[in-house]
Amino acid sequence: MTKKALITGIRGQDGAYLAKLLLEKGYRVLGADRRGGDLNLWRLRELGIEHEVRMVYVDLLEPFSILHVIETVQPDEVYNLAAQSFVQASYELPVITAQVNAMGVLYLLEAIRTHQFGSRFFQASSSAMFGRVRQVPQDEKTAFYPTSPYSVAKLFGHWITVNYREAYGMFACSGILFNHESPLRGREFVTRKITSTLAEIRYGLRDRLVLGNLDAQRDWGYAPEYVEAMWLMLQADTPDDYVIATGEAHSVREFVEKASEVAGFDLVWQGEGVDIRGVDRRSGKVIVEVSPQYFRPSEIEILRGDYSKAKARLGWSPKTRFEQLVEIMMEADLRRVREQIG
Ligand code: NAP
Ligand code: G4F
Repeated sequence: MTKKALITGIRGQDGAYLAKLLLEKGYRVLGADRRGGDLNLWRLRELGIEHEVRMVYVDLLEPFSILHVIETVQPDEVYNLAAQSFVQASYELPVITAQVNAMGVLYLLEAIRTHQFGSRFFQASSSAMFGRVRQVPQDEKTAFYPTSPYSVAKLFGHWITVNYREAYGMFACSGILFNHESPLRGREFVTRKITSTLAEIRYGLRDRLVLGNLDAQRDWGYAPEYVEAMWLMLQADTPDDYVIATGEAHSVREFVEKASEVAGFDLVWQGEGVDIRGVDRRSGKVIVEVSPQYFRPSEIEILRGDYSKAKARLGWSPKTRFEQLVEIMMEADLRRVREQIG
C-alpha cells in the first residue's frame, strides 16, 4: 500500500529535498504549510515537484490544526522539519522561537499519541544543542550545553521526543543534524550568503560581502544526503537518536576562500580582527569585510560530529565533502546570476 508522509517545514531546504526523496520512493507526500499561496514554493519548483506535493494547512503554533491534520491524513510517517531555524534571529525573537521549536514538537507528538494511528515520528534536532562543546567530535552521548534561544528550544524538542518514545512506546526518532547546506539553503545562513553575494559581486551587481565571525568552525554536509538519513531512521526496526555529520570541521574563513576561488577571485586577507579585509588581487578591490553587526551574543566556536552510530546501524555515510559542497553551491549561484542578467 502507498505510504503517506506528512512533512512540516515543506517550504524549507530540507522539506523540499525530503519531499523529492519520498516521491521517488513512491510515497504520497503531504506538505504542512502555514501560509498558502505559491509565492514561496521556489524550492519545490526548482526540484520540479511543486504539483506533486499536496499542501495542507498547519501552523505549529496552532495545536488544533495539527490534531485535525493527523486525524484526516492518518500519516504513516511524520517528519517535523518546521522551525524558526535561524540562530541569530532567535536572540531577537526568543519567545516565538521557543514556541515553534519546543512547543510545536510537543503538539505534534501529543496529536500522534492521541489519535493512535501508529505514525512514526522524526524530529529535526540540531548540533547547536552541543553549544559550548564538552568534547570534539560530538556524538550521541556528548553532554548538551545550548547557547542560544534557538538551541535551548531545540533541546526541549529533542528530549520530549525521547520522552514520548520511552513513556508511550512511540516510534519517535531525533536526528541530531549538523549543518547541512545546498543551493536551496536560505540566504540568511552563512554559506549561501557567501555564495550568493560572491556571485553578485562577480557579475557587478554588488560591491561587498559583509560577514561576522570568520573563525567559527562548522561541520558542513550536503542536505540531500541528510534527508536520506531522516528516512533511514524511520525505516529501522527500532527508534533511536542519531548524529548526522561529516566528521570534518572548517571555518567560515575557509568557506570564503574556497568559494572565492571557484568564483574566479584571487583573494588575499589584509589586516586583523574586525579590520580584516578580503582583497581580490586581480582587481585590487576589497570584496569581503567584517562587521560586528553579525557577531552573536554567544557563539559556538566549533562543531564536528561523529556519525559512527548512523554508519553502523543505518548504513549511512556522507558522500559530499567540504570542497565539493562549496563548488556545488558556488556554481549554482553563479549560474542563477548569469540567468538573471541574461
Ligand atoms: P528552513 O529552510 O528554515 O525551513 C524551516 C521551515 O519551517 C520553513 O519552511 C518555515 O515556513 C517553517 N516554519 C517556521 N515556523 C513555522 C510554524 N510556526 N508553523 C509551520 N511551519 C513553520 O530550515 P531547514 O534548513 O530546511 O531545516 C529543517 C529543520 O532542520 C529545522 O527544524 C532546523 O531547525 C533543523 N536543522 C537544520 C539544520 C541545517 O543545517 N539546515 C541543522 C540542524 C537542524 P515558512 O516557509 O512559511 O517560513
Ligand atoms: O550559517 P549559520 O547562520 O548557521 P548556524 O548558526 O550554525 O545554524 C545552522 O546550523 C544549525 C546546526 O548546527 C542549525 F540547527 C540551525 O538551524 C542552522 O541551520 O552560521 C554559521 C556560523 C556561525 O558561527 C556564525 O556566527 O557562521 C558565522 N557567521 C559569520 N558571519 C555568520 C555570518 N552567520 C551568518 N548567518 N551570517 C553572517 O554574516
